[in-house]
Amino acid sequence: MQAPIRVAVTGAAGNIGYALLWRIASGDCFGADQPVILQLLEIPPGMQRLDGVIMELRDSAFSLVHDVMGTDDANVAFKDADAIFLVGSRPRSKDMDRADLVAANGPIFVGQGKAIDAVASRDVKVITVGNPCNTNTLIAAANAPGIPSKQFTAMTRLDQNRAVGQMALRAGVPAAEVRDVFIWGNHANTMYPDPRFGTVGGRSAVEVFDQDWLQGQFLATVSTRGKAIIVARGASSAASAANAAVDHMRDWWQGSDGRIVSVALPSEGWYGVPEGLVFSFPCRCEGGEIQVVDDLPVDAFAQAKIDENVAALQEEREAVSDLL
Ligand code: NAX
Repeated sequence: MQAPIRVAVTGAAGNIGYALLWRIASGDCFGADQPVILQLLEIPPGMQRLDGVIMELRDSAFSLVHDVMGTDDANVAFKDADAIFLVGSRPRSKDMDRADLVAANGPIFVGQGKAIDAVASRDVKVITVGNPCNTNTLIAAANAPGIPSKQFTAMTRLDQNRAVGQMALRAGVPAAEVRDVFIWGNHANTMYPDPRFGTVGGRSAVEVFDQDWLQGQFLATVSTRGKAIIVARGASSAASAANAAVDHMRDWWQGSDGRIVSVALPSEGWYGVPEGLVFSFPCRCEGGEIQVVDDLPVDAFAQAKIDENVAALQEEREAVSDLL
């Protein structure tokens, strides 16, 4: 057994938290021989629910969980954290548009970025799930100047998994047969699931599927899946979101085994995306590092999608410029 690592989760009493904590505790994320200390953050109205979650975690008697604590103070939750899941934020209500959501949640990530800067491990790996996750990551990273910005990432893995799921369903193969499909851009309905380098059972995805489906129904299904889940379930994606967060952090921590995976991270100018924008790119993970695959050819369709996402994210960045 290794020494325990400290894992912080915000919004820990929420829907995603409820699914995520059990996956982390069972070793799915950091490995079956990696003990964890769980440091859970909620806001005061969520503290009673968090007490219940902690009771249930204790009742699960996980051998890998060496300790679990709950707090409403980010400086306590992030203390010496090696990995942080920023899940907590205000969900979008019916009357809110994206700009309202950016305005409502941006300030949370100012405070949490500052707390990470003040108390987390200098090697901390941060994933933002709370929406708008790309721009929230931008805000958190800007408020943590003592931590390299490449250690701040946003989750587009759920979008990738949705794309993989749709391809597997259409081809009639297990999801494990589909690989190297990834997401460009923003976790919003502008995002682009790029099939061009994907394979299905070893065959190129663009040969397996026709172009009309890939650029039509496939794209529409993946990019509007969040809404479809809400309509069907009466609640937003929770278990699949938690699963994607585990996939994202597991690959970052343990490696993606040569697979291309989607990670949104601050651009260093790759593919012409303006520096600093938190943008989903094709990546590989190895040795605890994320490497952007920066040499894939881009066709006219993909370029138009990249441009659309750059424009949307620049607009969001503009809207929160006072928080950066
Ligand atoms: P819930 O409303 O069930 O839970 C959120 C929890 O966060 C609540 O318990 C709340 O008290 C807490 N919270 C709010 N502000 C906080 C703060 N400042 N510090 C700590 N905790 C705080 O939402 P849930 O379904 O768990 O979703 C959480 C977030 O994930 C939402 O922003 C949602 O939009 C986002 N999602 C992101 C996805 C992605 O692919 N990136 C997909 C799923 C999900 O929609």
